[in-house]
Amino acid sequence: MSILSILEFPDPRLRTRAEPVTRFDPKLQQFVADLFETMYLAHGVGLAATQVNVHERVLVADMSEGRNQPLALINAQILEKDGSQVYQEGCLSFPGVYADITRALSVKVKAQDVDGKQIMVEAEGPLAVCIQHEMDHLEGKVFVDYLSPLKRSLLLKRLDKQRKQAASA
Ligand code: GNR
Ligand code: NI
Repeated sequence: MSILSILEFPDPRLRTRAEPVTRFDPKLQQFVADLFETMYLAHGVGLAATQVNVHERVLVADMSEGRNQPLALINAQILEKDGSQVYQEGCLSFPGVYADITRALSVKVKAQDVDGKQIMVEAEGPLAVCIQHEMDHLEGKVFVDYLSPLKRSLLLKRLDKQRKQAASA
């Protein structure tokens, strides 16, 4: 297993659109294991391949308290969305900053597991937020794209400040 390095905003590679996975081979299994290891080490609840500079449609998530309910979705597609919710989101590519984002309350997702088997996932609440956030990364989209220009510029200033503090600590 290996820890992968996470791209940080404004790295232009975060804007890449991921391609579908076509091979469900040991290399993919290894990559998914590395994504989980990287996500858990960073204390994240989700991670998209895009964030580690791999532009294939792979995402992992674990919203459980015990950090023991890993979910890996390959080639995920949202079939249905319902309702709306506001949730305070963070992102490992924007360390230390958070913003309230409005998204669908529930999603029905068709995907494949790491062996290529078709799966359906119905998620609501925080897990639905996480899946939508990760699927955005695979499209080259990040959570701050939903903010008004004013809110975005305030958040990016806070990000800058966080980085300066982290650098001098
Ligand atoms: O660790 C993460 N926490 C989080 C909190 C609220 C909403 C979404 C997330 S996902 C984020 C990890 C990450 O950046 N995934 O892309
Ligand atoms: Ni993110």
